Amino acid sequence: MTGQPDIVIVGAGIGGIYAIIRLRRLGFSVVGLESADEVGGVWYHNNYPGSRVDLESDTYCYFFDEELYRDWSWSERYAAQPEVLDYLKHVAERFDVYRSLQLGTRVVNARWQPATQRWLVETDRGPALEPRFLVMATGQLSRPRDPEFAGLHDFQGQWYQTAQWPKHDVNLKGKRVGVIGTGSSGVQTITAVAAEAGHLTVFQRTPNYSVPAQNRPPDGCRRRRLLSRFPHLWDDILSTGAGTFMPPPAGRAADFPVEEQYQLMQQRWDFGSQSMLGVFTDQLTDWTANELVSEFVRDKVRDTVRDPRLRGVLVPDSYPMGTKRLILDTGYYEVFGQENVELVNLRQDPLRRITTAGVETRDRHVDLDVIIFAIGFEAFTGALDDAGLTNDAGITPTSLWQQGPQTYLGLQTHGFPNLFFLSAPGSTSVLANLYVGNSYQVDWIGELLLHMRSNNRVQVQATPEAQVRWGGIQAAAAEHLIRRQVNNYMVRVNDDGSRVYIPYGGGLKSYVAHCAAETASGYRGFAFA
Ligand code: N01
Repeated sequence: MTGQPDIVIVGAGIGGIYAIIRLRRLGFSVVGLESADEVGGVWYHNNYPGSRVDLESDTYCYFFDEELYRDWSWSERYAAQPEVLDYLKHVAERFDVYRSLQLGTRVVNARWQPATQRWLVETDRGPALEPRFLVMATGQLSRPRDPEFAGLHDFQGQWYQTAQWPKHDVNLKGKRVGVIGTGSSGVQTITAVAAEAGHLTVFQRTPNYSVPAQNRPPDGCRRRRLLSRFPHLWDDILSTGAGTFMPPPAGRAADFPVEEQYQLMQQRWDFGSQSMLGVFTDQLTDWTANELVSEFVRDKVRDTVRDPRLRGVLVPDSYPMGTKRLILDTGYYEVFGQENVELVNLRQDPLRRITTAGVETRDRHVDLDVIIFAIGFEAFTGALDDAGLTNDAGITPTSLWQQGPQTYLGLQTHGFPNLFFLSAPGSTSVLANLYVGNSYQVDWIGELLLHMRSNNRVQVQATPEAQVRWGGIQAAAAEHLIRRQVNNYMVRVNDDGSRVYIPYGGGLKSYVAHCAAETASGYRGFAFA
Protein backbone atom coordinates (compact mmCIF):
# COMPACT_ATOMS: atom_id res chain seq x y z
CA MET A 1 0.00 0.00 0.00
CA THR A 2 1.46 3.30 -1.12
CA GLY A 3 -1.03 5.54 0.64
CA GLN A 4 -2.69 5.89 -2.72
CA PRO A 5 -6.19 4.51 -3.36
CA ASP A 6 -6.74 1.24 -5.16
CA ILE A 7 -9.43 2.80 -7.27
CA VAL A 8 -10.44 6.29 -8.38
CA ILE A 9 -14.01 6.59 -9.60
CA VAL A 10 -14.77 9.65 -11.70
CA GLY A 11 -18.35 10.90 -11.50
CA ALA A 12 -20.91 10.53 -8.71
CA GLY A 13 -24.06 9.93 -10.67
CA ILE A 14 -26.01 6.67 -10.72
CA GLY A 15 -22.97 4.56 -11.67
CA GLY A 16 -20.37 6.36 -9.55
CA ILE A 17 -22.42 6.24 -6.35
CA TYR A 18 -22.92 2.51 -6.67
CA ALA A 19 -19.26 1.93 -7.66
CA ILE A 20 -18.13 3.60 -4.42
CA ILE A 21 -20.50 1.49 -2.34
CA ARG A 22 -19.78 -1.81 -4.03
CA LEU A 23 -16.02 -1.63 -4.60
CA ARG A 24 -15.43 -0.35 -1.08
CA ARG A 25 -17.46 -3.27 0.29
CA LEU A 26 -15.15 -5.62 -1.57
CA GLY A 27 -12.29 -4.23 0.48
CA PHE A 28 -10.74 -1.84 -2.02
CA SER A 29 -9.74 1.66 -1.01
CA VAL A 30 -11.73 4.04 -3.15
CA VAL A 31 -11.78 7.76 -3.89
CA GLY A 32 -14.63 9.29 -5.87
CA LEU A 33 -14.11 12.56 -7.74
CA GLU A 34 -17.07 14.67 -8.80
CA SER A 35 -16.92 18.09 -10.42
CA ALA A 36 -20.31 19.19 -9.11
CA ASP A 37 -20.94 20.21 -5.51
CA GLU A 38 -23.41 17.38 -4.99
CA VAL A 39 -23.98 13.81 -6.12
CA GLY A 40 -26.52 13.02 -8.82
CA GLY A 41 -24.72 13.42 -12.17
CA VAL A 42 -27.25 14.20 -14.90
CA TRP A 43 -29.96 14.32 -12.24
CA TYR A 44 -28.08 17.11 -10.52
CA HIS A 45 -27.40 19.17 -13.64
CA ASN A 46 -30.70 18.65 -15.50
CA ASN A 47 -32.98 20.45 -13.05
CA TYR A 48 -34.76 22.28 -15.86
CA PRO A 49 -38.52 22.86 -15.59
CA GLY A 50 -40.44 19.64 -16.30
CA SER A 51 -37.40 17.35 -15.94
CA ARG A 52 -38.64 13.85 -15.21
CA VAL A 53 -37.69 10.22 -15.78
CA ASP A 54 -38.94 8.32 -18.81
CA LEU A 55 -38.70 4.83 -17.30
CA GLU A 56 -40.96 3.78 -14.44
CA SER A 57 -39.46 4.84 -11.13
CA ASP A 58 -39.99 1.51 -9.38
CA THR A 59 -37.40 0.06 -11.73
CA TYR A 60 -35.39 3.24 -12.36
CA CYS A 61 -33.63 2.82 -9.01
CA TYR A 62 -31.12 0.59 -7.23
CA PHE A 63 -31.75 -3.08 -6.48
CA PHE A 64 -28.64 -3.90 -4.46
CA ASP A 65 -30.25 -3.49 -1.04
CA GLU A 66 -33.68 -4.85 -0.21
CA GLU A 67 -34.29 -2.48 2.69
CA LEU A 68 -33.43 0.52 0.55
CA TYR A 69 -35.88 -0.71 -2.08
CA ARG A 70 -38.62 -1.28 0.52
CA ASP A 71 -38.06 1.97 2.40
CA TRP A 72 -38.22 4.31 -0.56
CA SER A 73 -41.66 4.98 -2.05
CA TRP A 74 -41.95 7.02 -5.20
CA SER A 75 -44.72 9.59 -5.31
CA GLU A 76 -45.39 9.15 -9.03
CA ARG A 77 -45.10 6.47 -11.67
CA TYR A 78 -42.48 8.70 -13.36
CA ALA A 79 -40.67 10.74 -10.73
CA ALA A 80 -39.73 14.34 -11.36
CA GLN A 81 -36.08 15.42 -11.15
CA PRO A 82 -36.17 16.79 -7.56
CA GLU A 83 -37.39 13.44 -6.26
CA VAL A 84 -34.76 11.52 -8.25
CA LEU A 85 -32.04 13.78 -6.88
CA ASP A 86 -33.39 13.38 -3.32
CA TYR A 87 -33.23 9.63 -3.81
CA LEU A 88 -29.61 9.70 -4.99
CA LYS A 89 -28.63 11.96 -2.08
CA HIS A 90 -30.47 9.65 0.29
CA VAL A 91 -28.56 6.64 -1.05
CA ALA A 92 -25.27 8.52 -0.77
CA GLU A 93 -26.00 9.40 2.87
CA ARG A 94 -27.41 6.02 3.84
CA PHE A 95 -24.38 4.17 2.48
CA ASP A 96 -21.82 6.71 3.63
CA VAL A 97 -20.71 7.56 0.10
CA TYR A 98 -19.67 11.13 0.94
CA ARG A 99 -16.84 9.77 3.12
CA SER A 100 -15.07 8.55 -0.03
CA LEU A 101 -16.05 11.40 -2.29
CA GLN A 102 -14.34 14.68 -3.19
CA LEU A 103 -17.07 16.96 -4.48
CA GLY A 104 -16.27 20.08 -6.47
CA THR A 105 -13.21 18.35 -7.93
CA ARG A 106 -12.79 18.05 -11.67
CA VAL A 107 -10.37 15.62 -13.30
CA VAL A 108 -8.31 17.54 -15.82
CA ASN A 109 -5.78 14.87 -16.78
CA ALA A 110 -5.37 11.17 -16.26
CA ARG A 111 -2.34 9.36 -17.61
CA TRP A 112 -1.30 5.71 -17.40
CA GLN A 113 2.20 5.27 -16.00
CA PRO A 114 3.78 1.99 -17.01
CA ALA A 115 6.65 2.40 -14.54
CA THR A 116 4.39 2.31 -11.50
CA GLN A 117 1.49 0.46 -13.14
CA ARG A 118 -0.79 3.16 -11.83
CA TRP A 119 -2.85 6.00 -13.19
CA LEU A 120 -1.79 9.56 -12.45
CA VAL A 121 -4.99 11.54 -11.96
CA GLU A 122 -4.71 15.32 -11.82
CA THR A 123 -7.58 17.49 -10.71
CA ASP A 124 -8.31 21.18 -10.49
CA ARG A 125 -8.08 20.88 -6.69
CA GLY A 126 -5.56 19.25 -4.45
CA PRO A 127 -2.69 16.88 -5.10
CA ALA A 128 -2.71 14.28 -7.87
CA LEU A 129 -3.86 10.76 -7.07
CA GLU A 130 -2.18 7.56 -8.22
CA PRO A 131 -4.73 4.77 -8.14
CA ARG A 132 -4.16 1.29 -9.46
CA PHE A 133 -7.49 1.37 -11.30
CA LEU A 134 -9.57 4.11 -12.84
CA VAL A 135 -13.33 3.79 -13.32
CA MET A 136 -14.96 6.38 -15.57
CA ALA A 137 -18.53 6.84 -14.36
CA THR A 138 -18.88 10.10 -16.23
CA GLY A 139 -22.06 9.27 -18.14
CA GLN A 140 -22.81 9.30 -21.83
CA LEU A 141 -25.07 12.34 -21.95
CA SER A 142 -23.23 14.60 -19.58
CA ARG A 143 -21.40 17.15 -21.72
CA PRO A 144 -24.05 19.42 -23.29
CA ARG A 145 -23.50 20.58 -26.85
CA ASP A 146 -22.32 24.20 -26.79
CA PRO A 147 -24.85 26.66 -28.18
CA GLU A 148 -22.61 27.94 -30.93
CA PHE A 149 -25.12 30.32 -32.45
CA ALA A 150 -23.86 33.46 -34.11
CA GLY A 151 -24.65 36.52 -32.05
CA LEU A 152 -25.37 34.74 -28.77
CA HIS A 153 -22.85 36.89 -26.92
CA ASP A 154 -24.75 40.00 -27.92
CA PHE A 155 -28.08 38.79 -26.56
CA GLN A 156 -29.29 41.18 -23.87
CA GLY A 157 -31.69 38.74 -22.21
CA GLN A 158 -30.94 35.61 -20.20
CA TRP A 159 -30.06 32.29 -21.77
CA TYR A 160 -29.86 28.83 -20.25
CA GLN A 161 -29.02 25.26 -21.21
CA THR A 162 -31.35 22.55 -19.95
CA ALA A 163 -28.39 20.34 -19.05
CA GLN A 164 -26.71 23.07 -17.00
CA TRP A 165 -29.74 24.63 -15.45
CA PRO A 166 -28.97 27.16 -12.66
CA LYS A 167 -29.41 26.06 -9.06
CA HIS A 168 -31.14 29.33 -8.18
CA ASP A 169 -34.76 30.09 -9.06
CA VAL A 170 -35.28 31.12 -12.66
CA ASN A 171 -38.31 33.32 -12.97
CA LEU A 172 -40.03 32.83 -16.33
CA LYS A 173 -43.39 34.15 -15.23
CA GLY A 174 -44.86 36.45 -17.82
CA LYS A 175 -41.64 36.49 -19.84
CA ARG A 176 -41.13 35.98 -23.58
CA VAL A 177 -39.31 32.66 -23.70
CA GLY A 178 -37.87 30.78 -26.66
CA VAL A 179 -36.91 27.08 -26.53
CA ILE A 180 -34.55 25.74 -29.20
CA GLY A 181 -34.61 21.95 -29.57
CA THR A 182 -37.44 19.44 -29.31
CA GLY A 183 -35.81 16.20 -28.10
CA SER A 184 -36.65 14.70 -24.68
CA SER A 185 -35.23 17.72 -22.82
CA GLY A 186 -36.97 20.24 -25.07
CA VAL A 187 -40.35 18.52 -24.94
CA GLN A 188 -40.30 18.34 -21.13
CA THR A 189 -39.16 21.96 -20.84
CA ILE A 190 -41.71 23.25 -23.34
CA THR A 191 -44.59 21.46 -21.59
CA ALA A 192 -43.66 22.98 -18.23
CA VAL A 193 -42.66 26.45 -19.40
CA ALA A 194 -45.87 26.87 -21.42
CA ALA A 195 -47.74 27.11 -18.12
CA GLU A 196 -45.54 29.90 -16.82
CA ALA A 197 -44.24 32.03 -19.67
CA GLY A 198 -46.13 35.05 -20.92
CA HIS A 199 -45.30 33.91 -24.43
CA LEU A 200 -43.41 30.80 -25.50
CA THR A 201 -41.84 30.33 -28.93
CA VAL A 202 -40.75 26.79 -29.79
CA PHE A 203 -38.04 26.51 -32.44
CA GLN A 204 -38.34 23.05 -33.97
CA ARG A 205 -36.05 21.56 -36.58
CA THR A 206 -37.15 17.90 -36.64
CA PRO A 207 -40.55 16.80 -35.36
CA ASN A 208 -40.06 13.90 -32.95
CA TYR A 209 -42.34 11.14 -31.76
CA SER A 210 -43.69 11.81 -28.30
CA VAL A 211 -46.26 9.63 -26.56
CA PRO A 212 -48.10 10.25 -23.30
CA ALA A 213 -46.23 8.80 -20.32
CA GLN A 214 -49.59 8.23 -18.63
CA ASN A 215 -48.02 9.45 -15.46
CA ARG A 216 -50.07 8.84 -12.32
CA PRO A 217 -49.64 7.84 -8.69
CA PRO A 218 -47.77 4.56 -8.34
CA ASP A 219 -49.74 1.36 -8.82
CA GLY A 220 -50.01 -0.29 -5.37
CA CYS A 221 -50.61 -3.78 -6.79
CA ARG A 222 -47.51 -3.53 -8.96
CA ARG A 223 -45.45 -2.39 -5.99
CA ARG A 224 -46.65 -5.27 -3.83
CA ARG A 225 -45.88 -7.68 -6.65
CA LEU A 226 -42.36 -6.31 -7.07
CA LEU A 227 -41.72 -6.40 -3.31
CA SER A 228 -42.94 -9.97 -2.99
CA ARG A 229 -40.54 -11.00 -5.75
CA PHE A 230 -37.61 -8.96 -4.48
CA PRO A 231 -35.18 -11.87 -4.01
CA HIS A 232 -35.62 -12.71 -7.71
CA LEU A 233 -36.02 -9.20 -9.00
CA TRP A 234 -32.41 -8.61 -9.96
CA ASP A 235 -32.23 -11.79 -12.02
CA ASP A 236 -35.61 -10.98 -13.53
CA ILE A 237 -34.55 -7.52 -14.58
CA LEU A 238 -31.27 -8.73 -16.04
CA SER A 239 -33.35 -11.03 -18.22
CA THR A 240 -35.17 -8.14 -19.85
CA GLY A 241 -34.18 -6.34 -23.01
CA ALA A 242 -33.86 -2.88 -21.50
CA GLY A 243 -33.59 -3.35 -17.74
CA THR A 244 -37.19 -2.53 -17.03
CA PHE A 245 -40.44 -4.46 -16.84
CA MET A 246 -42.78 -3.88 -19.74
CA PRO A 247 -45.59 -5.89 -21.25
CA PRO A 248 -44.13 -8.32 -23.79
CA PRO A 249 -44.75 -7.75 -27.51
CA ALA A 250 -47.80 -9.49 -28.88
CA GLY A 251 -46.07 -11.13 -31.85
CA ARG A 252 -45.25 -10.17 -35.43
CA ALA A 253 -47.45 -7.36 -36.69
CA ALA A 254 -48.45 -9.20 -39.86
CA ASP A 255 -49.86 -12.09 -37.81
CA PHE A 256 -52.77 -10.00 -36.55
CA PRO A 257 -55.85 -8.79 -38.42
CA VAL A 258 -56.12 -5.02 -38.80
CA GLU A 259 -58.65 -4.50 -35.98
CA GLU A 260 -56.56 -6.50 -33.57
CA GLN A 261 -53.42 -4.61 -34.55
CA TYR A 262 -55.25 -1.41 -33.72
CA GLN A 263 -56.49 -2.75 -30.37
CA LEU A 264 -52.99 -3.83 -29.39
CA MET A 265 -51.55 -0.42 -30.24
CA GLN A 266 -54.36 1.33 -28.38
CA GLN A 267 -53.74 -0.83 -25.29
CA ARG A 268 -50.11 0.22 -25.28
CA TRP A 269 -51.02 3.82 -25.82
CA ASP A 270 -53.31 3.68 -22.78
CA PHE A 271 -50.67 1.88 -20.72
CA GLY A 272 -47.98 4.44 -21.61
CA SER A 273 -44.21 3.96 -21.21
CA GLN A 274 -41.49 3.01 -23.67
CA SER A 275 -43.51 -0.16 -24.33
CA MET A 276 -45.02 1.65 -27.31
CA LEU A 277 -41.77 0.54 -28.96
CA GLY A 278 -42.58 -3.11 -28.30
CA VAL A 279 -46.17 -3.61 -29.41
CA PHE A 280 -44.92 -6.10 -32.02
CA THR A 281 -41.79 -8.23 -31.97
CA ASP A 282 -40.67 -6.99 -35.39
CA GLN A 283 -41.39 -3.30 -34.90
CA LEU A 284 -37.74 -2.27 -34.71
CA THR A 285 -36.55 -4.55 -37.50
CA ASP A 286 -39.33 -4.62 -40.08
CA TRP A 287 -40.12 -1.38 -41.89
CA THR A 288 -43.76 -2.28 -42.53
CA ALA A 289 -44.40 -3.22 -38.90
CA ASN A 290 -42.67 -0.05 -37.82
CA GLU A 291 -44.69 2.11 -40.20
CA LEU A 292 -47.91 0.65 -38.77
CA VAL A 293 -47.08 1.86 -35.25
CA SER A 294 -45.48 5.10 -36.46
CA GLU A 295 -48.66 5.97 -38.35
CA PHE A 296 -50.79 5.08 -35.32
CA VAL A 297 -48.81 7.62 -33.27
CA ARG A 298 -48.96 10.21 -36.05
CA ASP A 299 -52.75 9.85 -36.06
CA LYS A 300 -52.80 10.53 -32.34
CA VAL A 301 -50.80 13.70 -32.92
CA ARG A 302 -53.22 14.72 -35.69
CA ASP A 303 -56.15 14.12 -33.31
CA THR A 304 -54.58 16.27 -30.58
CA VAL A 305 -53.39 19.19 -32.68
CA ARG A 306 -56.47 20.88 -34.09
CA ASP A 307 -54.81 23.61 -36.16
CA PRO A 308 -53.98 22.11 -39.59
CA ARG A 309 -50.90 24.30 -40.06
CA LEU A 310 -49.43 23.26 -36.69
CA ARG A 311 -50.38 19.67 -37.36
CA GLY A 312 -48.35 19.71 -40.56
CA VAL A 313 -45.29 20.84 -38.63
CA LEU A 314 -45.64 18.70 -35.50
CA VAL A 315 -46.51 15.35 -37.05
CA PRO A 316 -43.28 13.29 -37.01
CA ASP A 317 -42.83 12.36 -40.63
CA SER A 318 -39.09 12.23 -41.28
CA TYR A 319 -37.99 8.99 -39.62
CA PRO A 320 -39.47 5.73 -38.28
CA MET A 321 -40.56 5.68 -34.66
CA GLY A 322 -38.07 4.17 -32.22
CA THR A 323 -35.02 4.95 -34.28
CA LYS A 324 -34.35 7.87 -31.97
CA ARG A 325 -35.19 7.85 -28.29
CA LEU A 326 -38.98 7.79 -27.91
CA ILE A 327 -40.11 10.79 -25.88
CA LEU A 328 -42.63 10.35 -23.08
CA ASP A 329 -44.62 13.47 -22.33
CA THR A 330 -47.25 14.86 -20.03
CA GLY A 331 -49.41 16.90 -22.37
CA TYR A 332 -46.86 18.12 -24.92
CA TYR A 333 -48.94 18.44 -28.07
CA GLU A 334 -51.77 19.97 -26.06
CA VAL A 335 -49.72 23.09 -25.22
CA PHE A 336 -49.75 24.10 -28.88
CA GLY A 337 -53.46 24.77 -28.42
CA GLN A 338 -52.63 27.51 -25.89
CA GLU A 339 -52.77 31.12 -27.06
CA ASN A 340 -49.37 31.93 -25.54
CA VAL A 341 -47.53 29.20 -27.44
CA GLU A 342 -46.15 29.56 -30.95
CA LEU A 343 -44.20 27.17 -33.15
CA VAL A 344 -41.44 28.14 -35.59
CA ASN A 345 -40.61 25.51 -38.18
CA LEU A 346 -36.86 25.78 -38.67
CA ARG A 347 -36.98 23.35 -41.58
CA GLN A 348 -38.87 25.97 -43.60
CA ASP A 349 -37.57 29.07 -41.94
CA PRO A 350 -34.01 28.36 -40.73
CA LEU A 351 -32.47 30.01 -37.72
CA ARG A 352 -29.95 32.64 -38.85
CA ARG A 353 -28.57 34.16 -35.67
CA ILE A 354 -29.24 35.41 -32.20
CA THR A 355 -29.60 39.17 -31.94
CA THR A 356 -29.46 41.53 -28.99
CA ALA A 357 -33.23 41.17 -28.65
CA GLY A 358 -34.06 37.61 -29.65
CA VAL A 359 -33.82 35.08 -32.48
CA GLU A 360 -33.62 35.91 -36.15
CA THR A 361 -34.76 33.35 -38.69
CA ARG A 362 -34.67 33.77 -42.46
CA ASP A 363 -38.17 35.24 -42.53
CA ARG A 364 -38.68 36.97 -39.20
CA HIS A 365 -37.39 38.15 -35.84
CA VAL A 366 -38.77 36.80 -32.55
CA ASP A 367 -38.32 39.15 -29.57
CA LEU A 368 -37.33 37.24 -26.45
CA ASP A 369 -36.42 37.84 -22.82
CA VAL A 370 -35.09 34.33 -22.29
CA ILE A 371 -33.64 31.66 -24.60
CA ILE A 372 -33.46 28.03 -23.46
CA PHE A 373 -31.16 25.69 -25.38
CA ALA A 374 -32.20 22.03 -25.35
CA ILE A 375 -29.91 21.03 -28.21
CA GLY A 376 -28.45 17.76 -26.99
CA PHE A 377 -25.08 16.43 -25.92
CA GLU A 378 -21.58 15.52 -27.07
CA ALA A 379 -22.78 12.00 -26.49
CA PHE A 380 -20.51 9.15 -25.44
CA THR A 381 -17.17 10.91 -25.80
CA GLY A 382 -17.60 14.45 -24.40
CA ALA A 383 -16.99 13.71 -20.73
CA LEU A 384 -14.14 11.26 -21.44
CA ASP A 385 -12.38 13.88 -23.53
CA ASP A 386 -12.88 16.50 -20.82
CA ALA A 387 -11.07 14.26 -18.34
CA GLY A 388 -7.96 14.23 -20.55
CA LEU A 389 -7.42 10.47 -20.47
CA THR A 390 -4.24 9.30 -22.18
CA ASN A 391 -2.20 6.13 -22.20
CA ASP A 392 1.60 6.07 -22.03
CA ALA A 393 1.81 6.83 -25.78
CA GLY A 394 -0.24 10.00 -25.24
CA ILE A 395 -3.27 8.55 -27.06
CA THR A 396 -6.82 9.15 -25.91
CA PRO A 397 -9.32 6.28 -26.01
CA THR A 398 -11.85 8.29 -27.98
CA SER A 399 -9.27 9.04 -30.71
CA LEU A 400 -9.26 5.29 -31.36
CA TRP A 401 -13.04 5.37 -31.77
CA GLN A 402 -13.09 7.64 -34.82
CA GLN A 403 -14.53 4.93 -37.08
CA GLY A 404 -16.80 3.66 -34.32
CA PRO A 405 -16.10 2.55 -30.78
CA GLN A 406 -13.37 0.00 -30.14
CA THR A 407 -14.11 -1.63 -26.81
CA TYR A 408 -14.42 -5.05 -25.28
CA LEU A 409 -17.90 -5.40 -23.77
CA GLY A 410 -17.92 -1.62 -23.52
CA LEU A 411 -15.82 -2.04 -20.40
CA GLN A 412 -12.28 -1.55 -21.65
CA THR A 413 -10.29 -0.42 -24.67
CA HIS A 414 -7.05 -2.18 -25.54
CA GLY A 415 -4.05 0.05 -24.87
CA PHE A 416 -5.53 1.46 -21.66
CA PRO A 417 -4.65 -0.89 -18.82
CA ASN A 418 -6.69 -0.79 -15.62
CA LEU A 419 -9.17 1.67 -17.09
CA PHE A 420 -12.85 0.77 -16.97
CA PHE A 421 -15.80 2.59 -18.49
CA LEU A 422 -19.40 2.43 -17.28
CA SER A 423 -22.23 2.46 -19.83
CA ALA A 424 -19.79 3.25 -22.61
CA PRO A 425 -20.05 2.53 -26.34
CA GLY A 426 -20.18 -1.21 -26.90
CA SER A 427 -22.39 -1.80 -23.86
CA THR A 428 -26.17 -1.44 -23.68
CA SER A 429 -25.47 2.07 -22.42
CA VAL A 430 -28.34 4.51 -23.05
CA LEU A 431 -30.52 1.72 -24.49
CA ALA A 432 -31.09 0.18 -21.06
CA ASN A 433 -32.09 1.42 -17.64
CA LEU A 434 -28.87 3.06 -16.45
CA TYR A 435 -29.34 1.97 -12.84
CA VAL A 436 -29.39 -1.64 -14.00
CA GLY A 437 -26.70 -1.41 -16.68
CA ASN A 438 -24.29 0.53 -14.44
CA SER A 439 -24.88 -1.68 -11.40
CA TYR A 440 -24.36 -4.83 -13.41
CA GLN A 441 -21.08 -3.50 -14.82
CA VAL A 442 -19.83 -2.40 -11.40
CA ASP A 443 -20.57 -5.86 -9.99
CA TRP A 444 -18.79 -7.41 -12.94
CA ILE A 445 -15.73 -5.17 -12.53
CA GLY A 446 -15.70 -5.95 -8.81
CA GLU A 447 -15.55 -9.67 -9.53
CA LEU A 448 -12.72 -9.16 -11.99
CA LEU A 449 -10.77 -7.15 -9.42
CA LEU A 450 -11.29 -9.87 -6.81
CA HIS A 451 -9.98 -12.39 -9.33
CA MET A 452 -6.89 -10.23 -9.81
CA ARG A 453 -6.39 -9.78 -6.10
CA SER A 454 -6.52 -13.50 -5.42
CA ASN A 455 -4.12 -14.16 -8.32
CA ASN A 456 -1.69 -11.37 -7.39
CA ARG A 457 -2.24 -9.50 -10.65
CA VAL A 458 -1.86 -5.74 -10.87
CA GLN A 459 -2.62 -5.05 -14.51
CA VAL A 460 -5.52 -5.96 -16.79
CA GLN A 461 -6.43 -4.95 -20.29
CA ALA A 462 -8.69 -6.27 -23.02
CA THR A 463 -6.85 -8.18 -25.73
CA PRO A 464 -7.03 -6.82 -29.30
CA GLU A 465 -8.53 -10.14 -30.42
CA ALA A 466 -11.35 -9.92 -27.88
CA GLN A 467 -12.02 -6.35 -28.92
CA VAL A 468 -12.25 -7.27 -32.61
CA ARG A 469 -14.49 -10.22 -31.78
CA TRP A 470 -16.79 -8.00 -29.76
CA GLY A 471 -16.91 -5.50 -32.64
CA GLY A 472 -18.19 -8.31 -34.84
CA ILE A 473 -20.80 -9.38 -32.30
CA GLN A 474 -21.91 -5.79 -31.93
CA ALA A 475 -22.20 -5.28 -35.68
CA ALA A 476 -24.22 -8.49 -36.05
CA ALA A 477 -26.57 -7.43 -33.25
CA ALA A 478 -27.21 -4.08 -34.96
CA GLU A 479 -27.38 -5.34 -38.52
CA HIS A 480 -31.16 -5.67 -38.71
CA LEU A 481 -32.03 -2.71 -36.54
CA ILE A 482 -33.86 0.00 -38.46
CA ARG A 483 -32.42 2.49 -36.00
CA ARG A 484 -28.93 1.93 -37.45
CA GLN A 485 -30.18 3.42 -40.73
CA VAL A 486 -31.33 6.69 -39.19
CA ASN A 487 -28.89 9.45 -38.24
CA ASN A 488 -28.85 10.30 -34.59
CA TYR A 489 -26.38 10.44 -31.73
CA MET A 490 -26.32 6.64 -31.44
CA VAL A 491 -25.07 6.10 -34.99
CA ARG A 492 -21.58 6.82 -36.27
CA VAL A 493 -21.58 7.48 -40.03
CA ASN A 494 -18.11 7.11 -41.53
CA ASP A 495 -16.75 8.85 -44.62
CA ASP A 496 -17.05 5.61 -46.60
CA GLY A 497 -20.76 5.51 -45.75
CA SER A 498 -20.43 2.66 -43.25
CA ARG A 499 -22.69 3.02 -40.25
CA VAL A 500 -21.69 1.88 -36.77
CA TYR A 501 -24.28 1.52 -34.08
CA ILE A 502 -22.59 2.83 -30.93
CA PRO A 503 -24.34 1.03 -28.06
CA TYR A 504 -24.69 -2.74 -28.02
CA GLY A 505 -28.02 -3.31 -29.77
CA GLY A 506 -28.62 -6.93 -28.77
CA GLY A 507 -30.43 -6.07 -25.54
CA LEU A 508 -29.49 -6.31 -21.88
CA LYS A 509 -30.19 -10.01 -21.49
CA SER A 510 -27.80 -10.85 -24.31
CA TYR A 511 -25.19 -8.38 -23.05
CA VAL A 512 -25.29 -9.96 -19.59
CA ALA A 513 -24.91 -13.42 -21.14
CA HIS A 514 -21.75 -12.26 -22.98
CA CYS A 515 -20.27 -10.74 -19.82
CA ALA A 516 -21.11 -13.85 -17.79
CA ALA A 517 -19.50 -16.06 -20.45
CA GLU A 518 -16.35 -13.97 -20.23
CA THR A 519 -16.19 -14.48 -16.47
CA ALA A 520 -16.89 -18.21 -16.85
CA SER A 521 -14.04 -18.49 -19.38
CA GLY A 522 -11.58 -17.29 -16.73
CA TYR A 523 -11.35 -13.90 -18.47
CA ARG A 524 -9.91 -15.18 -21.71
CA GLY A 525 -10.56 -11.83 -23.41
CA PHE A 526 -8.21 -10.05 -21.02
CA ALA A 527 -4.45 -10.06 -20.56
CA PHE A 528 -3.11 -9.85 -17.01
CA ALA A 529 0.25 -8.90 -15.60
O1 N01 B 1 -31.14 15.99 -26.90
P1 N01 B 1 -31.48 15.45 -28.39
P2 N01 B 1 -32.03 15.87 -25.58
N1 N01 B 1 -30.67 24.42 -34.21
O2 N01 B 1 -30.17 15.31 -29.05
C1 N01 B 1 -32.18 20.21 -31.76
C2 N01 B 1 -31.90 11.64 -22.61
N2 N01 B 1 -32.92 12.39 -21.90
O3 N01 B 1 -31.27 16.52 -24.49
O4 N01 B 1 -33.27 16.58 -34.33
C3 N01 B 1 -31.90 23.97 -33.89
O5 N01 B 1 -32.39 14.30 -28.35
C4 N01 B 1 -32.31 18.84 -32.39
O6 N01 B 1 -32.87 18.95 -33.68
P3 N01 B 1 -32.54 17.81 -34.80
C5 N01 B 1 -32.53 10.75 -23.67
O7 N01 B 1 -31.80 9.55 -23.77
C6 N01 B 1 -33.80 11.71 -21.14
O8 N01 B 1 -33.40 16.32 -25.79
O9 N01 B 1 -31.06 17.63 -34.76
N3 N01 B 1 -32.15 22.84 -33.24
C7 N01 B 1 -33.20 18.16 -31.36
O10 N01 B 1 -34.54 18.56 -31.51
C8 N01 B 1 -32.35 11.55 -24.91
O11 N01 B 1 -32.31 10.78 -26.08
C9 N01 B 1 -34.76 12.38 -20.47
O12 N01 B 1 -33.02 18.36 -36.05
C10 N01 B 1 -31.11 22.11 -32.87
C11 N01 B 1 -32.68 18.74 -30.05
O13 N01 B 1 -32.03 19.95 -30.37
C12 N01 B 1 -31.05 12.26 -24.64
O14 N01 B 1 -31.05 12.53 -23.25
C13 N01 B 1 -34.87 13.75 -20.56
C14 N01 B 1 -29.78 22.51 -33.15
C15 N01 B 1 -31.67 17.83 -29.37
O15 N01 B 1 -32.31 16.65 -29.01
C16 N01 B 1 -30.85 13.55 -25.38
O16 N01 B 1 -32.04 14.33 -25.32
C17 N01 B 1 -33.95 14.42 -21.33
C18 N01 B 1 -29.60 23.72 -33.85
N4 N01 B 1 -28.37 24.15 -34.16
C19 N01 B 1 -32.98 13.74 -21.99
N5 N01 B 1 -28.95 21.57 -32.66
C20 N01 B 1 -35.71 11.62 -19.65
O17 N01 B 1 -36.89 11.72 -19.85
C21 N01 B 1 -29.71 20.62 -32.10
N6 N01 B 1 -31.02 20.94 -32.22
C22 N01 B 1 -35.18 10.73 -18.62
